Amino acid sequence: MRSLHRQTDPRLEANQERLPPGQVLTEKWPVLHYGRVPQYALERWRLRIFGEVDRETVLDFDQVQALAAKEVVCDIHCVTTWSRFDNHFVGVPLAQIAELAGIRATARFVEFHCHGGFTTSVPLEVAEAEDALLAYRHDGQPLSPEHGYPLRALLPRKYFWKSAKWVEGVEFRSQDELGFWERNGYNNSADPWREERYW
Ligand SMILES: Nc1nc2c(c(=O)[nH]1)N[C@H]1C(S)=C(S)[C@@H](COP(=O)(O)O)O[C@H]1N2
Ligand SMILES: [Mo]
Repeated sequence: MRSLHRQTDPRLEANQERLPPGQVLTEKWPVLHYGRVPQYALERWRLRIFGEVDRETVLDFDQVQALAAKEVVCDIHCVTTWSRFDNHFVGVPLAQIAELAGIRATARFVEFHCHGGFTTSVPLEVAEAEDALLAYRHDGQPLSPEHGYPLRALLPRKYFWKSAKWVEGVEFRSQDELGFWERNGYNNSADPWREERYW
């Protein structure tokens, strides 16, 4: 199938394998979500870290930005078949968030809670991978409102719907909970390299 999608971008000519099966490369960054874009007053925005932790923690945006930041350069893959290469994200590693709140040994999943009730989840090892962030910058700019301002998840090993926008809560859980898209037919594993799009 990959040959159907063969494109002329030099980054692909050098390495066709860089594009997961069934994906097409895009230059622009499309906007996709359910519901309205929230208009946050930043001084009232909070991040709550809770669940299987010893210290439930609430951070304001200044406190999030004061944590040691990391840059991740990655490709992102949307289930609707677009991929975008070489995204520069800056944010806080989720592993650091887990440590900050005193994650318990019983935690095995991370559920993201977003403005308006959107949720999604991943196994802990995906959230604690070296490329997983709570991100607040993209390609040298603060996140735009459409892309998740002030804070979004970045989980580049999974289809992009797992990268929750407008995150307000990070819950560590002993058991998984299906999220918004996952309850509506999306594959909970969501590995783009195995084309785990829908169930
Ligand atoms: N809060 C929230 N986050 C969300 C969504 C949503 O509906 N609400 N949609 C997901 C989906 S389906 C995709 S493809 C990506 C799109 O991110 P982008 O608009 O920044 O490209 O956001 C994900 N994060
Ligand atoms: Mo999506």
